[in-house]
Amino acid sequence: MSSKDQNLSASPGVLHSVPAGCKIGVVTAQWNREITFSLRDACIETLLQQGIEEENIISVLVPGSFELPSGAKMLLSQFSLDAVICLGCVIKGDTRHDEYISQAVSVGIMQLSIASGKPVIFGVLTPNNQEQAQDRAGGKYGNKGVEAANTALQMIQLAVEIRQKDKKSIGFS
Ligand code: RBF
Repeated sequence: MSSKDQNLSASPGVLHSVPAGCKIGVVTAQWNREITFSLRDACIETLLQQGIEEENIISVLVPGSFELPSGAKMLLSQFSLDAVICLGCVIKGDTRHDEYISQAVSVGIMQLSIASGKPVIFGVLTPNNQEQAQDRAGGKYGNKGVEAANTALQMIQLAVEIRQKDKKSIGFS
C-alpha cells in the first residue's frame, strides 16, 4: 500500500496505554529541514499526546539522513531508551545519491534495531520531489512523524506484552 492510500497521521494499529516512564529518542536529519523539522514536531506532539513525559523524550539533530543510524546508536549507548525514532527526508536528485543514502539508512536502522533489541523506527521520506515531501509532512497524506511515533509506541507495547506473557508462563499472575 502506498502512502497515497493511507493517511500517515492515522495509526493502523490499536494503541493502548503507554507504560509509565517510557523513554524515547528522536533523531532528526537537518538536510531538507523545512520537511524534517515538521516531521519532528508532529512526532514529539504525538508522543506527548499519548502520555510520554517531555523529559523522557531525548531529541537530537544529525547533519543528514546518512548519519541517522549512528546518531541513534549514540543515543542508545548513552541512555536507557525504550525506542528510537529516526526522521529524515531524502529527495531524488539528478544523480543516484538518494538511492545510496536511502539504502544505507534503511539497512543501518534495521541492523541497529536487531543488534540492540530495541525498536529503531524508520521515519524517512523518500520522495521524488519537494511537493511529494510536503504532502507527507503535514500535507494531504498526513505526517510521517505521527506514523513514526505511533509505530514506536506500538513496538513498546509489544515489548510489554511479551514480558507479561513470559511472567505468566513462569507462574506469575
Ligand atoms: N541528506 C538527506 O537527509 N537528504 C538528502 O536529500 C540528501 N541529499 C544529498 C545529496 C548529495 C549530493 C550529498 C552529497 C549529500 C546529501 N545528503 C542528504 C546528506 C547525507 O545524508 C550525508 O549527511 C552526507 O553525505 C555526509 O555524510
